[in-house]
Amino acid sequence: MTKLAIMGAMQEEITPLLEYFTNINIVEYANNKYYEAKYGDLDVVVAYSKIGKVFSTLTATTLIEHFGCDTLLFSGVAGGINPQLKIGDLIVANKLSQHDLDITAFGHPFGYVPEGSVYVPTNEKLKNIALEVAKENNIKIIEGIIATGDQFVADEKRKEFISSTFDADALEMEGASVAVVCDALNVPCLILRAISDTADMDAGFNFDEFLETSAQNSANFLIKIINKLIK
Ligand code: OS5
Repeated sequence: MTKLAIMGAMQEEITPLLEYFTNINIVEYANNKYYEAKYGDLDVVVAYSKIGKVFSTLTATTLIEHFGCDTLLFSGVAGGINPQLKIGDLIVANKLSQHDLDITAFGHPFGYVPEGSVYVPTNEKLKNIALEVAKENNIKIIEGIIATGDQFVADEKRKEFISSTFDADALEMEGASVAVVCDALNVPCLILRAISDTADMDAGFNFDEFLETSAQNSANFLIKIINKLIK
């Protein structure tokens, strides 16, 4: 690893991370801010993409192709589906899918387009490091499937559809697009999220209440992963 990309979708998801870095230099590029910084000897570039699959695709691609990052870690919050996931808990994705991708009219399954696949994997080594870090620090984490779509889910029926169609443990709005970029460009990628709500009728209210603390949980854990990566 020569240069590490660290991404969130919202400012609130990267603010707690920026506290850990030094020598911050802000570069404006493609309508976004990129924070070039140091973590000890390691070069990092931190950015929040703005919400959704399109902006997160742009940012992940820019971090890799423009800034030359060769590993990408995403930190942020998610809506929980798996009932074991309580607000504040961590999930690391083993694979992700796009729950709003629908050409079923042509006989294809939800989330599938020709020459693509329903699920995109993340990097197994990075995921295993996350699981090891959790074990060593006695922190609860679940490894599972994350479903991504351009929709803030605050509805039991939609949540149930996503759960049963993709066997998803959590949902959010950026992970699968970031994973698609990293998979295509051969860049190891980790998607880490802490639960801010459970994608039900209270989701908007819970999200507002827990965004900051859950984003902080995810950021603190991500730093532990980085410490292990550079050891
Ligand atoms: O990035 C979006 C996806 N994130 C994960 C997530 C999620 N995704 C889908 N469904 C759920 N139930 C989820 N729970 C967690 C979180 C984020 C959700 S969209 C939040 C939009 C909040 C907002 N809108 N306007 N502002 C905040 C104020 C504002 C104004 C100016 C500039 C910036 C913010």
